[in-house]
Amino acid sequence: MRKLFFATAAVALLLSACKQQPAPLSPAEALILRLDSLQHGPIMYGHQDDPFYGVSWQWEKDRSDTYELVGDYPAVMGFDLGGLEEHHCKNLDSVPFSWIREEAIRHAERGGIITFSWHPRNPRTGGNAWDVTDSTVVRNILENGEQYELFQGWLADVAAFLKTLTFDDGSPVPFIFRPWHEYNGSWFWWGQKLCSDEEYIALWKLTRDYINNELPGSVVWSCSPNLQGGWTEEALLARWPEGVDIVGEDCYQWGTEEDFVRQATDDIRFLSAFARERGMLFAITECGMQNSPVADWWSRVFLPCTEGSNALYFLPWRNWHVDHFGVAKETTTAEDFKALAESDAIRMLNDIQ
Ligand code: BMA
Repeated sequence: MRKLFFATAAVALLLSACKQQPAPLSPAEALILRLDSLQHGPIMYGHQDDPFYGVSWQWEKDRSDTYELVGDYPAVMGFDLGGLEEHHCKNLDSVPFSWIREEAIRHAERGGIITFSWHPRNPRTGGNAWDVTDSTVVRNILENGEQYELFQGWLADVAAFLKTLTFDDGSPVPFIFRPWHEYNGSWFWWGQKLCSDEEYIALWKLTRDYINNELPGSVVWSCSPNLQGGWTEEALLARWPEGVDIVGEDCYQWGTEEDFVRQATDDIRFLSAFARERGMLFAITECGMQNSPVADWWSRVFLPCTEGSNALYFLPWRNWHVDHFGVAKETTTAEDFKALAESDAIRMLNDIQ
């Protein structure tokens, strides 16, 4: 995919040189090129919902746990679109969409990278993204399904919001979109046991075609399985959608450190090679250890698992009360993380501007 992109870009450049006219790259192509060059340097720090709340504060403007700890913003900021599909003013984590828009644009203007996930409600049962009581949901939102029209409306709502992400001059803000994540688990209605491989791939195609059609040239696509261990090419390819730019890995430690390190090292090695061989990029799209009880978790446990992977970024999840996964001055991992941010081991916003 990426090979084709570079070949096309090279031809476009050649033609433009002949005509003395630069061939403009789309915002998404320009972002992919930027990411492609960034992948060779130290891994970037990303954080979900960084500007909205922290471990000990909520809904205050101009605050950031990251900034307050290390004096810089994350290079990558993640936001979630769950709730847009039902016209809610706030997302599933109570963040107003107007604020998400504001902070996403602000971060892009600072030279940061933005990524959106989506935890949509269950379009068949009316439950949330974790409602796995019906295993016909995906089938029913594909063409000819009972919820097809409803789901088309949901995609229209998401596209309408994403279209409002523009710079002052009206040009679109490019972003990474990462829907249908952790599909190899069965905790979301689009998960492994909830739909067939063909249905999952069709869901991706439906989503990508719709959004790309509405926002041509703005979207960089990321698909991220959950920590698994023992991937084989056959298993991964069975459910792998087309048109992915960034292979992701959602990588939390829930069990023992030993199990985590074994599985994470295995997955990261496997998925990054899978990405490289197919001209895609690779990132740790979610990660962390809840409540960070291990002071040197980032430097001793997590980062060594990413060595040699060319991972673009690692993005700990939100600092919501005790459910935090990222870093803050109040957490056990604060000093460890601060030392990393001050070293060349990871990159913050200033390091990529
Ligand atoms: C999960 C948890 C939930 C949250 C969801 C979307 O991992 O943090 O509380 O609603 O992500 O951000």
